[in-house]
Amino acid sequence: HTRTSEHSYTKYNKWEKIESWIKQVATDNPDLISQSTIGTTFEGRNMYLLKVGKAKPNKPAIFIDCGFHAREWISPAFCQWFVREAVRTYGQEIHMTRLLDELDFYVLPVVNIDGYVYTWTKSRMWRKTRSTTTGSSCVGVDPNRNFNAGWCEVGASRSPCSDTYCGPAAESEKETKALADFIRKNLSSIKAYFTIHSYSQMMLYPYSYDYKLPENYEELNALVKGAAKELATLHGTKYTYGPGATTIYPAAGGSDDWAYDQGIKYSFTFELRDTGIYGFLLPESQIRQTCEETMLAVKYIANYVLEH
Ligand code: ING
Ligand code: ZN
Repeated sequence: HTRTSEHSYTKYNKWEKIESWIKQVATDNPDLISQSTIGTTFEGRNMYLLKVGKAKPNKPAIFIDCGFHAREWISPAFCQWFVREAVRTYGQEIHMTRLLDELDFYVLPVVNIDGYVYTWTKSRMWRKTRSTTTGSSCVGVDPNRNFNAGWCEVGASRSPCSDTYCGPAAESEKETKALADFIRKNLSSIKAYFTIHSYSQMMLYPYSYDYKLPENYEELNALVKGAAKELATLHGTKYTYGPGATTIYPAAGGSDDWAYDQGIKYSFTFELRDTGIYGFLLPESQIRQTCEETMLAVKYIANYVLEH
């Protein structure tokens, strides 16, 4: 048996632990959380989604996903932290209370579950999914090159052996297809999209597949500037920000660009700590500070979205 109170939010948790936590946190907080399954992975695991918010008709929503890339362990840790903070501070802290009264957060704790399991059992630095293709002995597709946004045009590879393999087609992966289907089905309510990666300490917005700028570029830039400033108030952590193509690198097929082109005008990729000292191997001793400061940025943007 696993109880929410015993779940460790300051350790990295293997998938089995995250899975039992998802069920428990939903069972323990029926007034704030409902659990669903949006699909299954290549290896047959359930892709769980948590809807976090006080029930009320016609609420706007914010979608947050974690664990696109298997080795970026701080990312699923953040989604767990976010849900815990939501239930812990609802009714206690005015800003979270208002957010959950007025909005629903859809939290997808791990997108690429098969890859995540593989990093725990076989190869810590694995990035991609674990799907197989006929005609190649190489495994996996980069889920963040697999969306239909300039698909495979830049910063992606057609070779199944590459770490940035875009796949045989957009949404070829069961995981990206399930995510895209859910967002398409809920487009009228979803006002903002966050996808949590690591590392680099960046807040990115569209576009990454092209050097063009989004129509609300100035608004997005001011918004992430404010969020980065807010984040830094806690521990002084410096984040850079800007359009993906010029801030990190040009890369097509990313979920934030795709979500933006679906009409979600507040769409972000967060690259959490650090800037490369530990990289993907961020020590557990930094989970708490990383998640706490990231909460400030997410709440800052959520509050803005609520008011606009
Ligand atoms: N970075 C992202 C990646 O998928 C990115 C950067 C963001 C690319 C948005 C495309 C679109 O390469 C990491 N660390 O995965
Ligand atoms: Zn990533």
